[in-house]
Amino acid sequence: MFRNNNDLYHAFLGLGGNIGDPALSMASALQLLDEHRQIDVTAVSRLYRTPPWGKTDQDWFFNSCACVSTSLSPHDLLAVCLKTERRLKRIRRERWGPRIIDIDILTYDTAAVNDAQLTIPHPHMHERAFVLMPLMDISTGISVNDKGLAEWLLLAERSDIEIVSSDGSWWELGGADERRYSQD
Ligand code: A4P
Ligand code: MG
Repeated sequence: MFRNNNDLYHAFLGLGGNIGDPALSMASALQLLDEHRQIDVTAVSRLYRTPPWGKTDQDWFFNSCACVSTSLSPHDLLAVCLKTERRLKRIRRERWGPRIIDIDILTYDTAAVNDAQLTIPHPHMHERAFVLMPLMDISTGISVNDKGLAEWLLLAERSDIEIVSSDGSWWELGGADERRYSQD
């Protein structure tokens, strides 16, 4: 499926962070991804402020989702996402713990991948309102485990989630000032 370098695939990414200036880190991450010659950022959700999920004794997160078109394979796209996290000085400490930036591959067209490095669709995406809400800004057609995003959202805990940008232009250079969304 991924042999022809000219074929374009569509992947949805989930971005988040809760240390420093997460909105600025996510904007920088999206700009770095868009500068890659085999990646185009084609849509970005609004920006959300969300209570921590999983490990709850940490600061609130900022979250967003983006769609990219890419000729990279899923594993090569993951490698670029991990390199982008490193360029933004992310340090890995604990699972689900505080982070400057996290970039997850949520879906990659209709591909299913499950190996030691990569699981697609992302195994927790359908349980997390902080993924489902931004994802629904840019795609309504995705279904996971035979249910649509809206159906999963009805089952997810979504109270308290705040929308903090009016549209998806917050990440663009010269667009809205990302620092307005800073936690400080
Ligand atoms: N990996 C496997 N599948 C994927 C995938 N689909 N996308 C592997 C990206 N990476 C994938 O990731 C560890 C390894 O997972 C990667 O090297 C890759 O090979 P990580 O980012 O270092 O680990 P992590 O993020 O601490 O763990 P995990 O399980 O990925 O956590 P999540 O699922 O990213 O959750 N609450 C709110 N409100 N907002 C958040 O954004 N995020 C988390 C982290 C917890 N609570 C949150 C939020
Ligand atoms: Mg992760």
